[in-house]
Amino acid sequence: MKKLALVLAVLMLFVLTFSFAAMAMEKKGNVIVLKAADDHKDGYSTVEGLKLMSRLVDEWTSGRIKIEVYPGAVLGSEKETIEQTQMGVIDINRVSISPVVSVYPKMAVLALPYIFASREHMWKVLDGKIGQNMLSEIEKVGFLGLAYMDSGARSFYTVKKPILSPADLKGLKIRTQKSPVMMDMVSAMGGKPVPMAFEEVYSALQTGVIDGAENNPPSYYETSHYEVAKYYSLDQHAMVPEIVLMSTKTWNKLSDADKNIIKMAAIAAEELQKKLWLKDENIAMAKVKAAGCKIYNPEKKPFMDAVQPVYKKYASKYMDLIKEIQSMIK
Ligand code: BDP
Repeated sequence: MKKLALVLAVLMLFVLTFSFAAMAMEKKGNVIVLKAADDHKDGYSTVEGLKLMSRLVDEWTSGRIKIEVYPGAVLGSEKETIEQTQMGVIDINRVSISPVVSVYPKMAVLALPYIFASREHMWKVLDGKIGQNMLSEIEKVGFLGLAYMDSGARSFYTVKKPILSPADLKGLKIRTQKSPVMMDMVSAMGGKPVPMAFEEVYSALQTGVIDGAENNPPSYYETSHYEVAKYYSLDQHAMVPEIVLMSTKTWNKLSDADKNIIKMAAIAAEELQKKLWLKDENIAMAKVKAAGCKIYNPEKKPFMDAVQPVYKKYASKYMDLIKEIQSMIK
């Protein structure tokens, strides 16, 4: 009996693995159809980037490769879509780097609080050896990175009172992305991290399940979180880049010429997104101010001091990398 169950389990695993592999890179006749996921809504800069990528690939392959863009987390929340990209169920996936840390711990260095001194510093690192090596190194875990995107700086927003120093976070339940480094950061500052999918945050703020969350201005605005958490404190604790992932299962089935086309289109998407980002940040800030949100610019030093334990934790493994990033400030 036990043997039969074992045989059945192995068979199931085989069928599942085979069908997932078959799912990667769907073909409709001679046309290759790729699925691209994003948890932002249509119109958000990252989605616009993916849509440009889709148009360019269509044009450059004369319609031989189509990229269907699925915004609004319809293919799942970030953590799920990352797993599905590893399995090849999703071919292309634009995500924040924070949740990628769970499957590729080294990426934590790019999500560390206050690791980047400015947007220029961040892009110098991403476009340089460190950032570019990581795009290919993550292939070990089932996907490669095609390009990065901008996500500005993340800051706290809360329902009942503003966060003017880390002391104000004491005892507060703060939603974080499903990411060890983001949870460590909130704990180090004195808050209670509550990892949760992006799509669940609005109602969690509304019902009091959490006291606050943190994100960049365009996300704060797009999700309407500003309606229920009106105190926005620009402590700018983390500039977490975004990444466009491609499943290795799909990638390995493409010809070198097609790989090149997809890579070039992703780079064009990155360029467009970076331009849209600057405009969208200003629009979002103006909109939330007009809606009556209270904006604060707290002194950053106490927040920087509070996150030192996070550096200690990651320094044991990645000290050289952290030092190299820090040395690139100027
Ligand atoms: C936004 C990212 C999005 C993340 C979201 C979050 O663009 O991909 O899912 O934060 O906090 O800034 O979950």
